[in-house]
Amino acid sequence: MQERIKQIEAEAIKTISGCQSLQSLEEARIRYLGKNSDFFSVLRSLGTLTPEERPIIGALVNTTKANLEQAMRDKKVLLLQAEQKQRIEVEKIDVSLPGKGVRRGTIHPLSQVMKEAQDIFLRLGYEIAEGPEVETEYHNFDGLNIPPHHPSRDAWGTFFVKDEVVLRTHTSPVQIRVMEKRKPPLAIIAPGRVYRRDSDATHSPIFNQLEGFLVDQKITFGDLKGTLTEFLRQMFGKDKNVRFRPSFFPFTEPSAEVDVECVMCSGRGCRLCKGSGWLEILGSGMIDPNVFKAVGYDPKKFSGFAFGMGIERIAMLKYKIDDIRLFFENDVRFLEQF
Ligand code: 2U9
Repeated sequence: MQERIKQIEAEAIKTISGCQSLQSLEEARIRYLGKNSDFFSVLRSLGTLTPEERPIIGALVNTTKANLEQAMRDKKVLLLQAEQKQRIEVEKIDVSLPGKGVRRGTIHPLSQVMKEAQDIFLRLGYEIAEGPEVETEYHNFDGLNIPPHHPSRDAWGTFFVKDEVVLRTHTSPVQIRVMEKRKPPLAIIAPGRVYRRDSDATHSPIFNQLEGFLVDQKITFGDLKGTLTEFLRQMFGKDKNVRFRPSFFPFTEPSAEVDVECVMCSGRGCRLCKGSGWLEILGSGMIDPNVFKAVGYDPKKFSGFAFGMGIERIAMLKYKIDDIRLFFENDVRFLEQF
């Protein structure tokens, strides 16, 4: 029996030391120390031994069991260390590797041009005013000397929300609202989205305007010319010539359209300026006395000029973009270029 125990121990020690994984070690434990193991059947047969043999074999069984358990614990420690070493190897992070590039967005070209235009007027001392995009017909038309049923209302291609309520066709109503609340002197710009039934390569049903006005005593057409010339030079370059042409708007009298030398051909004449050498940028004029009367100002005491421009048109000319729809498609290949 002693022989048998020694043999089992030797075989078990060999198997334990050959184990390559925790799982095979557990299998070895079941095989050599489990309920169905040879070792366990030796234990069970202790009862059949003589009283002389029993303490000797019993002691041998105990030390063998202790030896095998110790061998398994030692092996387990080795296997755990090896496993951890391998895991560290596999999960190692090379912190010196270059990071994944984060794709940065860009400011939309319309926002850039809008900000640039606003900043010019802010530096000249103007303040920004905002108002609702859903407007009363009164603020969008009547208050601006465009009476009900007058044929000139057709020029704006108005979207009606309901009776007497429209999507604003310009930001002029913002300025009416400012004048209704406040007294001159006022130097205001009104940026924002406006809506007109119009859609082709150069017209969008939603577009952005920057309008503005200056109202005080003794404001003259000379103030208008000086202010808008300075604005256009800052926007398009000091070298660019500017010209004022007579025009008509219901809310200004006299009125003028303002052109800047063509950005493409510098005045020689090309396809963009249709051979004229000039590009139309702004509408402007001295505020009509009827507009002052509508907001309760005395037109004999106060005078002022007003102007308006389309931001998409300015951005198209500055960046030589030939289709307004590109601004609204949000194709990153287009937007990334600005
Ligand atoms: C008040 C009084 C007068 C604003 C003005 C224009 C001329 C003008 C157009 C430019 C291109 C509109 O975007 S566009 O189609 N604007 O020509 N706008 S004077 O006049 C005002 C505004 C408010 C109370």
